[in-house]
Amino acid sequence: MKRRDFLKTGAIGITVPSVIFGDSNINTNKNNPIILSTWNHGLPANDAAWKVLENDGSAMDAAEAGARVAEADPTITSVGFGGLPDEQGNVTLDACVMDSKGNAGSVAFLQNIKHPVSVARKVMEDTKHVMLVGEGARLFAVSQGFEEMDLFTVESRQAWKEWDKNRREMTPHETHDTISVLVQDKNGDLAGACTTSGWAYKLHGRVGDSPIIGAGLFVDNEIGCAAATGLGEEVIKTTGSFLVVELMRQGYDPTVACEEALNRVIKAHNGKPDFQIGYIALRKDGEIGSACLKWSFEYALARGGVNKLHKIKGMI
Ligand code: SD4
Repeated sequence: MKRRDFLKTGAIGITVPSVIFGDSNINTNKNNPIILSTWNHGLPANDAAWKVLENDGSAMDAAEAGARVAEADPTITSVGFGGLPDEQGNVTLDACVMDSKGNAGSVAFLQNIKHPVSVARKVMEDTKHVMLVGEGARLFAVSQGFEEMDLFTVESRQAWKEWDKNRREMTPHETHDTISVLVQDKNGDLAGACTTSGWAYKLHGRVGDSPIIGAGLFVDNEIGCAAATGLGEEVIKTTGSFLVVELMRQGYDPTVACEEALNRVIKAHNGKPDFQIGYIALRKDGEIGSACLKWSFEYALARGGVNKLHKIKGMI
């Protein structure tokens, strides 16, 4: 029986699980790697991650490699090099990683370093801490051999200068495309990475959900993993990715878990949120899911040698 069949619609029309799963009730998908990433730049990210898995890399190695592709791409204006700056013209980056053992690393408000996701991994593996921010994160990166560089491209500097003439308020929906990469390797182990330049023209010092463990990303190797894109403030307030994973623990199908997490946001905004949030979820048994609040959302799924973009419609 499919897990979806365990779900039933309750008296008030809310989908609820009729069975609460214990941690051990979710089978592990083995020898069938899966890579699930946000937006269309997830496709090249998945390709890079897939190569790592083919060379016996771990889920964490693959997730990091995938995220690095978007960070290095100067045409992606929402991640890494070429990412749009804050209102003062500083490119400030947020990223985090989480591995199958529950280890986590994160950097926020990091400047002049092209690969925040790799710095986040260094924080996870080589320090006693989970999160480094700002100048401390930059100094740590430099001490670990990361090169400093100007993260502006000609185009992103020009875009900021144009914006600076009128300073119109933007939402992440207008300049979206945080990349989150969720991976299950052939052993069935899970890991994830999330990296962004955040909300374009944000206040100097603003940090979104992407480096916050449990908000932008959460991995529980016994249950599954989830990641977010969209308006970080609202993801943080609902501890979104943690919530999606916990709902999967309770027996919710991955897509229904994403929808239920978004229902909290819809309710908090009287049914009419005017911003975007998208979630992707990968359960331990290999089932995947996704949902978004509004408009549409794309995710890239690589499985069984096929890497394909999927488009979904918003809930409202
Ligand atoms: C943030 N969640 O900084 C990021 C932005 C984003 O698609 O995902 N945009 O709030």
